[in-house]
Amino acid sequence: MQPIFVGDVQGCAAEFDELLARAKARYGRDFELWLVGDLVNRGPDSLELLRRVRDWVERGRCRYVLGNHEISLLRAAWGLRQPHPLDTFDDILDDPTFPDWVEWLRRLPLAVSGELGGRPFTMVHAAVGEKWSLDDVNERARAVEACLGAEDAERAVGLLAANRDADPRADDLALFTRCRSLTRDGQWSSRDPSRPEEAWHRRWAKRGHEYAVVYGHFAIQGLHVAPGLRGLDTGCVHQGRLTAWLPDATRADPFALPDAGFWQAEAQRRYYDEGGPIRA
Ligand SMILES: [Mn+2]
Repeated sequence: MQPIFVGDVQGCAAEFDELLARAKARYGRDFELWLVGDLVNRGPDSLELLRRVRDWVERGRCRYVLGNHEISLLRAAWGLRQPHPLDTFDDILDDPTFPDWVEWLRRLPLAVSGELGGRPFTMVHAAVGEKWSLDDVNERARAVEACLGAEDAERAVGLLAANRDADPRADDLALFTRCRSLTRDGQWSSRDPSRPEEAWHRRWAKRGHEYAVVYGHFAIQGLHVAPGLRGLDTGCVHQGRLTAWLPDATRADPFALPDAGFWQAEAQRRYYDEGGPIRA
Protein backbone atom coordinates (compact mmCIF):
# COMPACT_ATOMS: atom_id res chain seq x y z
CA MET A 1 0.00 0.00 0.00
CA GLN A 2 1.65 3.24 -1.16
CA PRO A 3 1.28 6.02 1.43
CA ILE A 4 0.55 9.41 -0.14
CA PHE A 5 0.99 12.40 2.17
CA VAL A 6 -0.87 15.56 1.12
CA GLY A 7 -0.19 19.12 2.31
CA ASP A 8 -2.73 21.76 3.37
CA VAL A 9 -5.74 21.48 1.02
CA GLN A 10 -7.87 24.29 2.55
CA GLY A 11 -10.94 23.62 0.46
CA CYS A 12 -9.08 23.37 -2.87
CA ALA A 13 -11.04 20.43 -4.27
CA ALA A 14 -9.96 20.79 -7.91
CA GLU A 15 -6.28 20.46 -7.07
CA PHE A 16 -6.98 17.64 -4.59
CA ASP A 17 -8.88 15.79 -7.34
CA GLU A 18 -5.97 16.24 -9.73
CA LEU A 19 -3.59 14.51 -7.30
CA LEU A 20 -6.17 11.84 -6.49
CA ALA A 21 -6.72 11.05 -10.19
CA ARG A 22 -2.98 10.66 -10.61
CA ALA A 23 -2.83 8.34 -7.60
CA LYS A 24 -5.67 6.18 -8.95
CA ALA A 25 -4.05 5.99 -12.39
CA ARG A 26 -0.74 4.93 -10.92
CA TYR A 27 -1.73 2.71 -7.98
CA GLY A 28 -5.34 1.69 -8.61
CA ARG A 29 -6.78 1.13 -5.11
CA ASP A 30 -3.41 0.28 -3.63
CA PHE A 31 -2.68 3.57 -1.87
CA GLU A 32 -3.52 5.28 1.41
CA LEU A 33 -3.92 9.04 1.97
CA TRP A 34 -2.23 10.83 4.85
CA LEU A 35 -3.53 14.41 5.27
CA VAL A 36 -1.55 16.90 7.38
CA GLY A 37 -4.66 18.87 8.39
CA ASP A 38 -6.24 22.18 7.30
CA LEU A 39 -8.46 20.34 4.87
CA VAL A 40 -10.98 23.18 5.27
CA ASN A 41 -11.24 27.00 5.16
CA ARG A 42 -10.13 29.90 2.92
CA GLY A 43 -10.73 27.87 -0.26
CA PRO A 44 -14.04 27.16 -2.05
CA ASP A 45 -15.05 23.55 -1.27
CA SER A 46 -14.65 22.79 2.44
CA LEU A 47 -17.84 20.77 2.97
CA GLU A 48 -17.46 18.74 -0.20
CA LEU A 49 -13.88 17.82 0.69
CA LEU A 50 -14.82 16.95 4.25
CA ARG A 51 -17.57 14.61 3.01
CA ARG A 52 -15.24 12.79 0.66
CA VAL A 53 -12.36 12.55 3.10
CA ARG A 54 -14.63 11.25 5.85
CA ASP A 55 -15.66 8.48 3.50
CA TRP A 56 -11.99 7.63 2.87
CA VAL A 57 -11.23 7.69 6.60
CA GLU A 58 -14.18 5.42 7.39
CA ARG A 59 -13.10 2.95 4.71
CA GLY A 60 -9.65 2.80 6.33
CA ARG A 61 -7.91 4.45 3.37
CA CYS A 62 -7.02 7.80 4.97
CA ARG A 63 -5.31 9.19 8.06
CA TYR A 64 -6.13 12.81 8.88
CA VAL A 65 -4.85 15.03 11.72
CA LEU A 66 -6.47 18.21 13.02
CA GLY A 67 -5.15 21.55 11.76
CA ASN A 68 -5.68 25.03 13.14
CA HIS A 69 -8.50 25.63 10.64
CA GLU A 70 -10.41 22.59 11.91
CA ILE A 71 -9.91 24.00 15.43
CA SER A 72 -11.21 27.37 14.20
CA LEU A 73 -14.28 25.61 12.83
CA LEU A 74 -14.92 23.95 16.20
CA ARG A 75 -14.41 27.29 17.96
CA ALA A 76 -16.90 28.93 15.58
CA ALA A 77 -19.35 26.08 16.24
CA TRP A 78 -19.09 26.62 19.99
CA GLY A 79 -19.33 30.41 19.88
CA LEU A 80 -15.68 30.86 20.87
CA ARG A 81 -14.72 32.55 17.60
CA GLN A 82 -16.13 35.66 15.96
CA PRO A 83 -16.82 35.29 12.23
CA HIS A 84 -13.65 36.13 10.30
CA PRO A 85 -13.98 37.83 6.89
CA LEU A 86 -11.76 35.20 5.25
CA ASP A 87 -13.58 32.16 6.70
CA THR A 88 -15.21 30.03 4.02
CA PHE A 89 -16.57 27.18 6.15
CA ASP A 90 -20.13 28.53 6.30
CA ASP A 91 -21.15 25.60 4.10
CA ILE A 92 -20.21 23.30 7.00
CA LEU A 93 -21.73 25.53 9.71
CA ASP A 94 -24.97 25.74 7.69
CA ASP A 95 -25.12 22.05 6.82
CA PRO A 96 -28.18 20.34 8.39
CA THR A 97 -25.92 17.57 9.71
CA PHE A 98 -23.51 20.11 11.20
CA PRO A 99 -23.66 18.77 14.79
CA ASP A 100 -22.53 15.42 13.44
CA TRP A 101 -19.54 17.10 11.75
CA VAL A 102 -18.54 18.66 15.05
CA GLU A 103 -18.71 15.26 16.76
CA TRP A 104 -16.64 13.67 14.01
CA LEU A 105 -14.01 16.40 13.78
CA ARG A 106 -13.38 16.66 17.52
CA ARG A 107 -12.40 12.98 17.56
CA LEU A 108 -9.69 13.33 14.90
CA PRO A 109 -6.11 12.77 16.13
CA LEU A 110 -3.45 15.45 16.69
CA ALA A 111 -0.57 13.14 15.77
CA VAL A 112 -0.45 9.84 13.88
CA SER A 113 2.76 7.85 14.22
CA GLY A 114 4.06 4.85 12.32
CA GLU A 115 7.09 3.50 10.48
CA LEU A 116 8.25 4.03 6.92
CA GLY A 117 10.97 1.69 5.72
CA GLY A 118 12.78 1.19 9.00
CA ARG A 119 12.19 4.73 10.23
CA PRO A 120 9.69 5.71 12.93
CA PHE A 121 7.85 8.93 12.17
CA THR A 122 4.90 11.05 13.17
CA MET A 123 2.52 13.26 11.17
CA VAL A 124 1.30 16.47 12.81
CA HIS A 125 -0.22 19.65 11.42
CA ALA A 126 2.33 22.24 12.51
CA ALA A 127 5.07 21.05 14.84
CA VAL A 128 6.27 18.94 17.73
CA GLY A 129 8.12 20.18 20.79
CA GLU A 130 11.85 20.67 20.32
CA LYS A 131 12.75 18.22 23.08
CA TRP A 132 9.92 15.71 22.70
CA SER A 133 10.72 12.06 22.05
CA LEU A 134 8.29 10.13 19.87
CA ASP A 135 6.76 8.71 23.08
CA ASP A 136 6.29 12.28 24.33
CA VAL A 137 4.58 13.24 21.06
CA ASN A 138 2.19 10.31 21.33
CA GLU A 139 1.46 10.78 25.04
CA ARG A 140 0.79 14.50 24.70
CA ALA A 141 -1.38 13.98 21.63
CA ARG A 142 -3.44 11.27 23.39
CA ALA A 143 -3.95 13.56 26.42
CA VAL A 144 -5.28 16.39 24.23
CA GLU A 145 -7.41 13.99 22.16
CA ALA A 146 -8.95 12.46 25.31
CA CYS A 147 -10.14 15.91 26.33
CA LEU A 148 -11.20 17.19 22.89
CA GLY A 149 -12.98 13.93 22.07
CA ALA A 150 -14.44 13.41 25.56
CA GLU A 151 -17.92 11.93 25.94
CA ASP A 152 -18.87 15.11 27.80
CA ALA A 153 -18.59 17.84 25.11
CA GLU A 154 -18.25 20.50 27.83
CA ARG A 155 -14.71 19.26 28.45
CA ALA A 156 -13.86 19.87 24.80
CA VAL A 157 -15.41 23.35 24.85
CA GLY A 158 -13.45 24.06 28.04
CA LEU A 159 -10.20 23.01 26.37
CA LEU A 160 -10.72 25.36 23.42
CA ALA A 161 -11.74 28.18 25.77
CA ALA A 162 -8.77 27.59 28.10
CA ASN A 163 -5.80 29.90 28.38
CA ARG A 164 -2.58 28.30 27.12
CA ASP A 165 -0.78 29.38 30.27
CA ALA A 166 -3.37 27.78 32.52
CA ASP A 167 -3.81 24.38 30.87
CA PRO A 168 -0.84 22.41 29.49
CA ARG A 169 -3.16 20.49 27.17
CA ALA A 170 -4.36 23.75 25.62
CA ASP A 171 -0.72 24.73 25.11
CA ASP A 172 0.08 21.36 23.49
CA LEU A 173 -2.98 21.60 21.23
CA ALA A 174 -1.88 25.03 20.05
CA LEU A 175 1.72 23.88 19.54
CA PHE A 176 0.66 20.82 17.51
CA THR A 177 -1.57 22.93 15.26
CA ARG A 178 -0.06 26.45 15.10
CA CYS A 179 3.65 26.55 15.99
CA ARG A 180 6.12 27.86 13.40
CA SER A 181 8.99 29.34 15.37
CA LEU A 182 10.88 29.17 18.64
CA THR A 183 12.17 32.22 20.40
CA ARG A 184 15.56 32.38 22.08
CA ASP A 185 14.10 31.80 25.53
CA GLY A 186 12.58 28.51 24.40
CA GLN A 187 9.00 29.74 23.96
CA TRP A 188 7.13 28.68 20.85
CA SER A 189 5.24 31.04 18.58
CA SER A 190 2.78 30.83 15.72
CA ARG A 191 4.55 33.75 14.03
CA ASP A 192 6.71 33.18 10.98
CA PRO A 193 10.36 33.11 12.04
CA SER A 194 12.19 36.41 11.60
CA ARG A 195 15.39 34.47 10.86
CA PRO A 196 15.58 30.95 9.33
CA GLU A 197 17.26 29.48 12.41
CA GLU A 198 14.19 30.35 14.49
CA ALA A 199 12.04 27.84 12.56
CA TRP A 200 10.86 25.16 15.00
CA HIS A 201 12.37 22.30 12.98
CA ARG A 202 15.88 23.78 12.94
CA ARG A 203 16.11 23.49 16.70
CA TRP A 204 14.30 20.13 16.69
CA ALA A 205 16.77 18.76 14.10
CA LYS A 206 19.78 19.80 16.20
CA ARG A 207 18.64 17.43 18.93
CA GLY A 208 19.26 14.37 16.73
CA HIS A 209 15.89 12.68 17.29
CA GLU A 210 15.64 9.20 15.82
CA TYR A 211 12.09 9.77 14.54
CA ALA A 212 11.03 11.79 11.51
CA VAL A 213 8.22 14.35 11.14
CA VAL A 214 5.77 15.05 8.31
CA TYR A 215 3.98 18.37 8.76
CA GLY A 216 2.20 21.29 7.06
CA HIS A 217 1.08 24.79 8.16
CA PHE A 218 4.15 26.68 6.92
CA ALA A 219 3.17 28.09 3.51
CA ILE A 220 5.60 30.98 3.63
CA GLN A 221 8.46 28.51 3.90
CA GLY A 222 7.18 26.33 1.04
CA LEU A 223 8.21 22.73 0.43
CA HIS A 224 10.71 21.61 3.07
CA VAL A 225 12.80 18.54 2.31
CA ALA A 226 15.52 17.84 4.88
CA PRO A 227 16.77 14.67 6.57
CA GLY A 228 13.98 13.44 8.84
CA LEU A 229 11.65 16.29 7.84
CA ARG A 230 9.01 16.74 5.16
CA GLY A 231 7.06 20.02 5.27
CA LEU A 232 4.30 19.89 2.69
CA ASP A 233 2.36 23.19 2.90
CA THR A 234 2.97 24.89 -0.44
CA GLY A 235 0.11 27.38 -0.12
CA CYS A 236 -2.37 26.08 -2.68
CA VAL A 237 -5.06 28.44 -1.40
CA HIS A 238 -2.57 31.36 -1.66
CA GLN A 239 -2.33 30.62 -5.40
CA GLY A 240 0.61 28.28 -4.85
CA ARG A 241 0.32 24.53 -5.40
CA LEU A 242 -0.86 21.42 -3.62
CA THR A 243 1.93 18.97 -2.79
CA ALA A 244 1.86 15.22 -2.32
CA TRP A 245 4.80 13.23 -0.98
CA LEU A 246 5.11 9.59 -2.03
CA PRO A 247 7.81 8.04 0.16
CA ASP A 248 9.74 5.09 -1.18
CA ALA A 249 9.14 2.62 1.66
CA THR A 250 11.59 0.14 0.11
CA ARG A 251 14.44 2.45 1.19
CA ALA A 252 15.92 1.85 4.65
CA ASP A 253 15.25 5.53 5.39
CA PRO A 254 12.59 7.11 3.18
CA PHE A 255 13.34 10.42 4.95
CA ALA A 256 16.93 10.53 3.61
CA LEU A 257 18.01 12.77 0.71
CA PRO A 258 17.87 12.95 -2.23
CA ASP A 259 14.17 12.37 -2.62
CA ALA A 260 12.27 12.84 -5.87
CA GLY A 261 8.95 11.47 -4.58
CA PHE A 262 6.84 14.60 -4.94
CA TRP A 263 3.78 15.43 -7.02
CA GLN A 264 2.34 18.91 -7.28
CA ALA A 265 -0.89 20.37 -8.62
CA GLU A 266 -0.74 24.06 -9.50
CA ALA A 267 -3.51 26.19 -7.97
CA GLN A 268 -6.14 26.67 -10.65
CA ARG A 269 -6.88 30.26 -9.66
CA ARG A 270 -6.65 32.88 -6.96
CA TYR A 271 -9.03 31.97 -4.11
CA TYR A 272 -8.94 35.08 -1.93
CA ASP A 273 -7.29 38.43 -1.41
CA GLU A 274 -7.36 41.04 1.38
CA GLY A 275 -10.95 41.80 0.45
CA GLY A 276 -12.13 38.27 1.18
CA PRO A 277 -12.84 35.07 -0.69
CA ILE A 278 -13.02 35.29 -4.49
CA ARG A 279 -15.92 33.24 -5.78
CA ALA A 280 -15.45 31.37 -9.06
MN1 LIG B 1 -2.43 25.57 9.36
